[in-house]
Amino acid sequence: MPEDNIDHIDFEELNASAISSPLVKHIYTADPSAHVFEGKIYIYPSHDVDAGEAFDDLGSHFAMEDYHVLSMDSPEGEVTDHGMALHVNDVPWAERQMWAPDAAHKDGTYYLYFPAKKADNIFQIGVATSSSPAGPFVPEPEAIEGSYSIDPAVFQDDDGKYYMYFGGIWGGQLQHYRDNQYDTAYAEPEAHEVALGPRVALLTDDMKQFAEPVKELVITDEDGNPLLAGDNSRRFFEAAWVYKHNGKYYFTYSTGDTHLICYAIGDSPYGPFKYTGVILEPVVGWTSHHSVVEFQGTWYLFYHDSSLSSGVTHLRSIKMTPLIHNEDGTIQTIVPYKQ
Ligand code: FUB
Repeated sequence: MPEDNIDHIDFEELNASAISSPLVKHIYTADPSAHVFEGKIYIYPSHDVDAGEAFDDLGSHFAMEDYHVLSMDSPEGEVTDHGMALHVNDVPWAERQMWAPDAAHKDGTYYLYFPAKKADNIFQIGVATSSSPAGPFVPEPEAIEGSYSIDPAVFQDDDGKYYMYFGGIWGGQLQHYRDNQYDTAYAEPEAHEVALGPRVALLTDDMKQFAEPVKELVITDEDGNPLLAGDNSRRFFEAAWVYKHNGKYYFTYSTGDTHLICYAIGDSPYGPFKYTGVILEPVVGWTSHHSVVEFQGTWYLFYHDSSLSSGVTHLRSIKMTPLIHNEDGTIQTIVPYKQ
């Protein structure tokens, strides 16, 4: 339900039909990365603000400056806002646009991963640490070497290895990279060419660097052929999130301009991943971004929409709803508003 038809939306009616409510209303939040830490649900969202930036296709109006960490004792419980966990002014290498973050835990330390633009207008990904899942987080002085683009999502495999998935096209700048080299001469592939893939890298033992050159992932169709760039309702756009279910790796992501959250399944953290279906149909607002987490035996989708702000695309609110895997490993598609 993107913003081109916003004039026709009755937000009162729509909010009444929404299958879930904003988790918090005192601030705008988006891009929720949820984890179970210390027996609670911790959520690492973007903190949306209206900074007065003009709208453009590069997402300059998403001018976020800091992060707040939220937590809940249970899915029905109250949500606690732990306050500001990290501000862009405290990150030496970052200038602006603190976009979708994620977090990880290893050996008593919590790691907050976040993208931001540097003074040269190029996105990189940084890391900050804390002894508490709620922060505050202390940033490393430099961005992660070899990182680029946006939307880091860190997945811990059963063997104790941690992988960072990342990337996003258009405002996320992924179209300007080939073989990990940046050049504005590089652009989105033509419709008949293979789509750009999300990126992955194993993290070093100290969780602060990439332990290997960044690899490009492949999402295939049912016949094993890579999805094409013109396949807008299935190809990767942004918002990577990986989890494991019954021994399979689920690579989940947003299709951007077709506003879907989709999933693709593979047998390795490096893919290839076979496109399997839609997790979440379009929400109010241009962007869609999510995470999937299991808490006490039930799976949940965390997502966002712009219904609380009556459709302002950069003023979003995070929500959660149960997610159901079928016996065959497919996921039941979630329709965010009742018909
Ligand atoms: O929140 C800013 C950007 O919007 C995120 O990085 C994207 O995934 C989209 O949700």
